[in-house]
Parts: sequence; structure tokens; C-alpha cells
Amino acid sequence: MKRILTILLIAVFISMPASIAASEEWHYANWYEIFVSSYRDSDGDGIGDLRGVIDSLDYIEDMGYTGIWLMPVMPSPSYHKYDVTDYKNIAPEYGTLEDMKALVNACHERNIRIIIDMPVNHTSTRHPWFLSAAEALQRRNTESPYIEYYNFTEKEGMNKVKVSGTGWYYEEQFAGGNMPDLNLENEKVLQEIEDIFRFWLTDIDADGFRFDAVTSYFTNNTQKNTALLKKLKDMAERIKPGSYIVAEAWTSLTDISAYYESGIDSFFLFPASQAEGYIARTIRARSPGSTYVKYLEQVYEAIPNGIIAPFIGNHDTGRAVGSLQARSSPERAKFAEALVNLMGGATFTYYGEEIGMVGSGEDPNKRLAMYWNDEDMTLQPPGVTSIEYAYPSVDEQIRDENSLLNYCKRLNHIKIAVPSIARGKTEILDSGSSHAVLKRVWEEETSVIVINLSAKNALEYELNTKHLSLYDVLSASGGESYCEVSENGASLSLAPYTFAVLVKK
Ligand SMILES: [Ca+2]
Ligand SMILES: [Ca+2]
Repeated sequence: MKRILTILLIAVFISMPASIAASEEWHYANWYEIFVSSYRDSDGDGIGDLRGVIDSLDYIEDMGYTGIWLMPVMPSPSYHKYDVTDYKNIAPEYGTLEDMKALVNACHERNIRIIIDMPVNHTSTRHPWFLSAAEALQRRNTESPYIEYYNFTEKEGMNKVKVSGTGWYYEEQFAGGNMPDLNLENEKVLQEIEDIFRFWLTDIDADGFRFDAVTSYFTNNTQKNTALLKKLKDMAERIKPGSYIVAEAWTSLTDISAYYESGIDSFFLFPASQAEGYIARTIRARSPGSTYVKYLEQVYEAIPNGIIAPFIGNHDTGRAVGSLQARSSPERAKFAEALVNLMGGATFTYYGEEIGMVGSGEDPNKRLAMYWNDEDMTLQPPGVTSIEYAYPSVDEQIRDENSLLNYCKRLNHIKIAVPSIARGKTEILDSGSSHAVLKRVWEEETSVIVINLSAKNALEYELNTKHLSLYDVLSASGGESYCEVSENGASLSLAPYTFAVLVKK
């Protein structure tokens, strides 16, 4: 017997891809993306700050967000802060390292996890590494170790920017941003990155990272990028086992599937996002039930092991309400939130999405001040060309039980109470032109989710699975629904844009 067990253990060990870390239960959080500058200002200078995020934790916790992704918080000359000048510090307008530690502690006391945006494809041109390198080149001294930190060349070309007073060019994949690409083949740069990881994961006690722009590490070279991501994941895992990393690979499902070979926990599911993504397409489809199920099957087939990370919009995309054409139909915005959350995995919500904020075009328009109420807002980001709030403020929506905010809150809390929705493997029990029935099993729990995807018609449905009990019915349309559960199954009548969650524990 003992021998058989040993053989089995070896077999299991061999069949596991070496770099895939065991995923922790909390990785499947209801993640909430925050642009600190536009979120909440605690000291009256008009710029959102870390103390403002601390002051918002009651709201965040109450809403059922169990994880926070902070867009970059390090010192930077830009308002967006994706061009860093000091990776182990806090932008002074956001606060201090003490504030950051206080925020992390305050999150952990509430069982909220927090991950930090980590842009390592490039630095700012004002980063001391780049300043040293450029200065050395200007002095015709090619001995400086910092020259090897970047990709300098004497050849003119695409994405090459001249270093003034020299015959040298630096590589810059994000044109015009003063964001020179780092030489990620240089072991010294990788050592710097390891130090930075240690600082954030150990000294600050962050729970992980969001990696920016990983397809630009080595532009259009998925294989090299995947190999580097594996190194970075292993690095983080050595420093803090069980930490969570989600990476931005803005690319096709096929490519994203390949990226999961790196062992990075999650990659944002870009094909589900924006106006042409799975969620918006499902909402617009003639047969939304079969459309939704088709996309689910594609996603689970492409990503059989990693944690998917679906979202509708983020700081780089148009806001969800626009993508979904939901300005005057909040039920569409609500139901889209349901569809993205019911995909499972680690779901990401961009701040303001829960109150239907709008914005598109220039980047600052997508990063407007959080609309708490008409008095209590930050300044708008510089360069903004359109300021509009299509839906009411947080304060107003909190008081309206039919608001998008209260819908998102209930949705998040259903996911907290029924963990298999996010964590279980999905089995499609049934689907049709306007319905889908999903089953998920996780640990001792089985959940069955019956979704009516019709915008107009009620769904009458008989379910044969035994020993289920109804957990909740959530309607985006406000229509009447009922569900009767008997010994032999369940009989449901679901209003348009409604889903029911039944559980067996
Ligand atoms: Ca402030
Ligand atoms: Ca690069």
C-alpha cells in the first residue's frame, strides 16, 4: 500500500507544471482597481492619496470588494505614474511609506488583500539609472554600469529616441512618454527587480503585484516574455510564497493561453472587455445564452488551470457604461456585471464602475474623480477633455435600493457567501438561446447558477438536480421571480436579466 501511494505521489508531482504555484483561496477575490489620484483626498490639496484610500475602506469592505489593486503609487513626474523614478518609495502627493504600511495593515485587518502595480518594462527618463546612463553617454564614457540597464543603440529606427548631445538612441516602446525600456536581459536589472519585489512583499507586506505591459518586455516575443515572467513569478514566490500576480498581456485569447505557461497566477481577460469583448457581445447577441456559453467554453479550454481574470473596463479602456450602451439602461450595466462575475476566477472592477461612471477617448477622461457626492471629490486629472457623470453619486446610489451600486454590492456578497462561484471548475449543465445553467464544485460545495439572459422575457425552468437549496435570486430588470425547490429539483421562473444561485453543501 505504502509503495502504491509513493508511486502515485510521484506521478502527480511529475504531471504538475514545475512553475505553477498552488493558488490560494484569496486569489479569487472580488478585486477593485483604484487610481489613487482620483479616488479620495484626505488632506484638502485636491489630489487623492493613500489616507484617502484608508478612509474609504469602510465603503470598499461594505461593497464586498475583497482585494485592491492600486495603480502605481511610486514617485513619478506624470499624473498616471507608470514612469517611475524610485521603485521603493511613495509619490509625495500620495503620502509616505508609513501611510502605505498603514493602508496595508488596515486592509489586512479587514481581510482585504492588496496588490501593487509594478511597471518594470520601462522607467522614467528621470530615474537615477537613466540619468546616470545618459550623463555617461554625454561624457563619452561607456563604462557606466547603468548604460547596460537600458537598450541603447547608435542606430536610428522605430521606437528609438535620441539622447541629446550624443549619437545614441534609447528604446521606448511607449512613444512620447519619456519611458525608456529597461534591458530585461541584464542580470543586474533582474537583481534590482528582485530587491524591489522584496521591498514591497516583505517590508511593506503587500500581497502581490499587477505587472504592467508584459507583452512589451520583449516586444512581440511571447516565448521570451513567458520565460521572463516565469523568472519573475519564481522570484516573488521565493520572497513570499502564495503571493498573487496578475499581468497585463493585452492580446488574443490564444496568446494569453500561452502566457499562462509562465506560472503567473492570472492574466487579464482582455477578450472579455470593452465594446467588442465577450460581455458586451453577449449583451448585444440575438442568442445571448448560447453566445455566453460559447465564450465560456473557449475561455475554459484556453485556460484550463490558471485563474482567469475577467473585467469589462480599466484605466486604459472606455468605461463599461459606454461599451455596453447602458447610459439610459442601467439594467444592462447591472446584468453585464453579473455576467462578468459569473465567469468565475478573479474578477476585476475598475473604481467607479460600480456607480456607472462614464468616460472615453483621452486617457484622463477614463480616470475621472470618483463621484462620492458633489462636494467630496478630488480634482480632475490633467488633460481631461470631457467630464460627465451619467449616473448618480455614491451617496445617492447607497440610498436607492435599485441602484447599480446596490446591485454590485449584492453580487459581490453572493460571491463571498458561495465561494464555488469564483473558484469551482465550470460544467455547462444546459444552455439555450436565452438561458445558461452552470454548475461549479469547490471543496464541499456545489452551486448551480441558472441565468436568464433575455432582456424581455421571463424564463420558466425545471431543474432536475437534487438536494439543492436556493441561495439567492438577483434581478437586473426588477421583475418578479420565484424559485421552488422540492426533493426532485427546482422549478424556477426568472424575470428578464435575472440569475438564481442554488447550492448544495
Ligand atoms: Ca491629497
Ligand atoms: Ca521592453
